[in-house]
Amino acid sequence: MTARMICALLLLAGAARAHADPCRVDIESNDAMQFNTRQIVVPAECAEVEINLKHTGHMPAKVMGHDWVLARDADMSAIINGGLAAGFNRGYLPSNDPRVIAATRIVGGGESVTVRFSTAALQPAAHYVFFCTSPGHATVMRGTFQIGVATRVARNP
Ligand SMILES: [Cu+2]
Repeated sequence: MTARMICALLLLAGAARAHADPCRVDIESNDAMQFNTRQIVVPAECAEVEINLKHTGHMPAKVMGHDWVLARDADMSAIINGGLAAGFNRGYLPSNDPRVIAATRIVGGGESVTVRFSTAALQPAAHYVFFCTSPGHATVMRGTFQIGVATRVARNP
């Protein structure tokens, strides 16, 4: 068995494990200011959701740092503006802002971060978005977050 085959098998095993628990979501970000998905859907049965954000790039957090923030659609702009005022050292997030449902710290290239949150307060009919609060990033780095069934499929090109 070649090293490449072993590598492929390990990747398959990793993918199978990742998909085994639908309440755990892996999302990647990169040096090109992108998330690798624009839509996250978790089953309504998930009492808790775990988001694993990986930065697959190489650039440092101060230059191309990313976080993953969940909020209601209507609260996104205010949170981003609050984050801008807070600055890098506060993770580009307004402190103790109840509009932030879940958030990771900012990660740079090669780093990963995990956040877990309860879905108890989420409502199936409400519109939730995830986004990155690094300055200017959310124009591209954003997507929809949904509890329950997907109504439409959206992917990055
Ligand atoms: Cu970002």
